[in-house]
Amino acid sequence: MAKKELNLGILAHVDAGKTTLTERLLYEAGAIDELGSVDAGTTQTDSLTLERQRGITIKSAVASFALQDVHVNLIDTPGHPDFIAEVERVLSVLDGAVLVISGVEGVQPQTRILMRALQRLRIPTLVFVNKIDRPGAGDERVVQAISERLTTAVMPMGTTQAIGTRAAYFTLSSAEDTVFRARLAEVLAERDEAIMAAYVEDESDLPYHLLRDTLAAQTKRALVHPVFFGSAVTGAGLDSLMTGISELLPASAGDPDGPVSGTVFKIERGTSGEKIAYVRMFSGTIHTRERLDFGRGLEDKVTAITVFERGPAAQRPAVSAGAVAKLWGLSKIQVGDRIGKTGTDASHHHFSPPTLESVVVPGKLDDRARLRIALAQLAEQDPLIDVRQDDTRHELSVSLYGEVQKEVIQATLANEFGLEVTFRETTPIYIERPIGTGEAIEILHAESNPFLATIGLRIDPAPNGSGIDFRLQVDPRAVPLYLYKTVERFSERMGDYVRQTLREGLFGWQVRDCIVTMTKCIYSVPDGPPSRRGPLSTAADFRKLTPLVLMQALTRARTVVCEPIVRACVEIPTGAVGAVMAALARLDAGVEPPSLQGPLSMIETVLSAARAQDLQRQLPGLTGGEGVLDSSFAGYQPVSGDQPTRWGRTTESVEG
Ligand SMILES: Nc1nc2c(ncn2[C@@H]2O[C@H](COP(=O)(O)OP(=O)(O)OP(=O)(O)O)[C@@H](O)[C@H]2O)c(=O)[nH]1
Ligand SMILES: [Mg+2]
Repeated sequence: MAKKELNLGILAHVDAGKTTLTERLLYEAGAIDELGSVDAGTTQTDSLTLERQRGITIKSAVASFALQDVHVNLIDTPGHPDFIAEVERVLSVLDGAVLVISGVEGVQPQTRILMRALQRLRIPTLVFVNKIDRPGAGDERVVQAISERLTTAVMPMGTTQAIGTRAAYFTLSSAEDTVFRARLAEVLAERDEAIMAAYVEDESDLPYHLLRDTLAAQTKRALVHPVFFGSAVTGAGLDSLMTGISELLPASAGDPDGPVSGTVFKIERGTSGEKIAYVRMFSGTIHTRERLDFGRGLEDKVTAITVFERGPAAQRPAVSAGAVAKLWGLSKIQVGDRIGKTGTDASHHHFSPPTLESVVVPGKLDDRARLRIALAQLAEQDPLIDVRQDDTRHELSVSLYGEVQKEVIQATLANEFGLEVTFRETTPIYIERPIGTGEAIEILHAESNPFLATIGLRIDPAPNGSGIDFRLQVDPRAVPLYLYKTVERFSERMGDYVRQTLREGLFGWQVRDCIVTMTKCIYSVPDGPPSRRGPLSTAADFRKLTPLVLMQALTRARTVVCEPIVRACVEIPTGAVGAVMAALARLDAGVEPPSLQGPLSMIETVLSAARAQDLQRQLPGLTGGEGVLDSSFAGYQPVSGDQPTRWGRTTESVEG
């Protein structure tokens, strides 16, 4: 029988201790002989030069260890919000997760964002409250914050002793602990009718093994989240956490003989520039020299396979269901691609998209072509940077989450490609939303219609955050099935043409939050209708006519430009509250009354992403370098005043 595998993500707010915990797990499990540290730049998973220099994780990384009969692939992820895209790509390949929370800082903004995503995807998750050795660490207080701000389905698995000191340790509660048993029964009963019935009957009569089994079952279904405590630095609580990982998370063997299915969640370049794809196999087996279908009509041959085992990745002739492997030879593959016909779809977005952009300027003018190639390579690893070239000024721009990501791109271009670049000012990526309804039609053989098809489209506003929805509202007999085979396929392709068109609205920004409905469709056949005979419509006619009709409809609907806004949480020394409140007022930010917590105060505010950047720049000056700003995307709102256009094009502003 195939070995059981567990692909385990380590997720947390920046600096909570993910990489340190990963290192500690590898060490305790005997996968490494020497314990590296983030501060010395010697960990297994922060292996990039830039990660070691900065002491933060930038890319997700895999390392593995054995836990009894289970082979665990740990995936250490970055916590900085600028690198959330890395987490996004990992989520689709996880069997389980450990959400790390710093015992000192407690639940932080990114913790909430991550937990929401984990819950939405029903990923079984254990919580590890780290840093119990640090002064100021809390236990009850943190559990309280978890149940108030993350989930009520929490189950603390034990108690801490000597918390806040180097000697802090954690003890698992046992069957004899009546308080623990009662709480366990109560938490489980809420989600299990049999337990509930027995609990109501006589709570003390529930056998402990039944409670343990139910806890494992509910955790594996992501219904309840056991909480462990410890320190990744001293190793306290690690044995309990490891027991929890092996008993409470779902390891599986998968079906090595099933149809091939896998998801590519990371791309990197090897030492000689060759492309390496990290794949999580869900079903089937891939062998070297096999040709793989990875969608988009593309195929390629695998030239080498390595899997994660004790020590560096080991070369293998094949990889099967459940495992994570690195594949060589797939030169056209992209992150998010699905291998095999039945792979799971990794293209869903669980987090908000980048809301900023900047033009990348090469130090030397003749470096422009090289810069384009380098950025294209970076985009293979991170498609969300969405490299674009402005056709008139030939400038290259990228989408960004923030300043740290910008610095990392700059350093990567310098270190790996020998390219010195500067960035222009970071500006928001606006979107456009339709204001009203607009309809348009182009009729087959009409004077104004250069293509062989009739297309009628209507665009309607849709709720904020809903994206672009395409609907087909035509007689199925009007669909050119000789071109698209099925009605669904036609609808899918038309949806693609529509989304492609809406990349640039009336002001040059992407149009979102709308429903586009196809209301009319006619194709041309050679032998009719009576008078005007023409050749058969082609797919190109539909592809090229769609933007024409849709832009007319959009012009009638009119659009409003909206800017990204963020919810920001500023933590500052209480002495600086006055100065920061004044700065926020200058930035036009709506502020709730600050909450004073002794020497530190918190101010929550909602402001545009651009102003949050301003605030970030001013903060060190206002707070003597002590202020911390955490911001998370909170949607878009219409800009006040002039409607900004992309590429500085002059477009008349919409009235009324
Ligand atoms: N005292 C103490 N310090 C810790 C513990 N875990 C991590 N640290 C320290 O916290 C800092 C951040 O640790 P990392 O492991 O890099 O945290 P991370 O979550 O991987 O950070 P990012 O990947 O950048 O989000 C480092 O200075 C660690 O030495 C702990 O249990 N106790
Ligand atoms: Mg890290």
